[in-house]
Amino acid sequence: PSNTGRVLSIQSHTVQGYVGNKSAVFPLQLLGYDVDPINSVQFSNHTGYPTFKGQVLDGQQLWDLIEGLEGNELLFYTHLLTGYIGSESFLNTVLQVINKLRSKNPELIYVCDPVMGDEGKLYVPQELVSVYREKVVPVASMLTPNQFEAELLTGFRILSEGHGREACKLLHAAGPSKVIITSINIDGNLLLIGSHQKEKGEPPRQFKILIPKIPAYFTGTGDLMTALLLGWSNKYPDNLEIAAELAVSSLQAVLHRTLNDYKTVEHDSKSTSLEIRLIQSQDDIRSPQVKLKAEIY
Ligand code: ATP
Ligand code: PLP
Ligand code: PXL
Repeated sequence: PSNTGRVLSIQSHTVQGYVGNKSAVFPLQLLGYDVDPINSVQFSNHTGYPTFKGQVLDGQQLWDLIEGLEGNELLFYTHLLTGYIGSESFLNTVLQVINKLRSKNPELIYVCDPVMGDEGKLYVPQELVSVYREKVVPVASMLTPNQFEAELLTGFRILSEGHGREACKLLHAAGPSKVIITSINIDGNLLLIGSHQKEKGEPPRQFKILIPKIPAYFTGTGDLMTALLLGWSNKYPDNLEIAAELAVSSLQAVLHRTLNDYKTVEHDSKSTSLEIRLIQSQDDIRSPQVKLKAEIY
């Protein structure tokens, strides 16, 4: 781990707006990473709008791109980043990609946001759940589920902070040494729980960050969060709580700017999904001011 890296980021592309790669690539570049995006889909806009159109990459097309890179010996990456994946065949090809990248660089860090759903609702096909649980989690280095996703992956209901910490331990036992449950809803606020198991079998170092909930609905924040966590945790490989504080602080700055900008143009922020003000927030991404502190358990 070091200050720089080469990241292969396999995520959605939208022409307009900021989700998937559109929300992950720019921040990672600002943090000094070379980022090679593979666009798993190209849609006009994110799927939260009334309509969308576009194209979906299939597993074979993903593999073609990997073979193209390999043909020129361009497959050396320090990190693989994946987010929303819409089909079982594509997810299985991603598993092949991990194997291939690790054959070129055994130290490759795989950062996986196991996007499956939120608030009890699944937005990927049901078959993906067992593939994530049985095949993807075991090969992930860092995992960033939300509360619902952590429940799906462990089969363990998370009804309290303590349950969140237990879920992290179950996930460590399955594979990843770094786990961040990005949001647990606890009486109107959001709780982030981080957990770093430095040695297999040892108890992890765990912490929480309490995040005041902003009364608005944003899209692409999960993707931005995972990108920031990759970026900062690579700079602070032994200090996940500092990485999480920095990532959370940038994200909150982005969200507050987004809300303020929309208020001035008379939007109903409670009913429409807001496009995050990513580009306007570049200073907050490069040098976040830590306002929300981690509390170590
Ligand atoms: P996934 O991509 O795995 O589905 P997720 O559902 O946790 O992730 P979000 O719910 O978008 O993704 O949350 C990611 C982060 O964004 C949270 O950790 C929190 O810091 C921030 N966040 C999102 N919405 C809000 C909000 N309304 N108020 C404050 N913070 C928010
Ligand atoms: N809704 C749909 C239909 C999605 O495909 C996604 C993709 O991740 C989301 C919501 C989640 O957005 P977020 O990452 O901001 O939680
Ligand atoms: O993670 C958000 C996301 C990613 N990709 C696509 C989306 C969304 C959210 O709506 O539509 C295509």
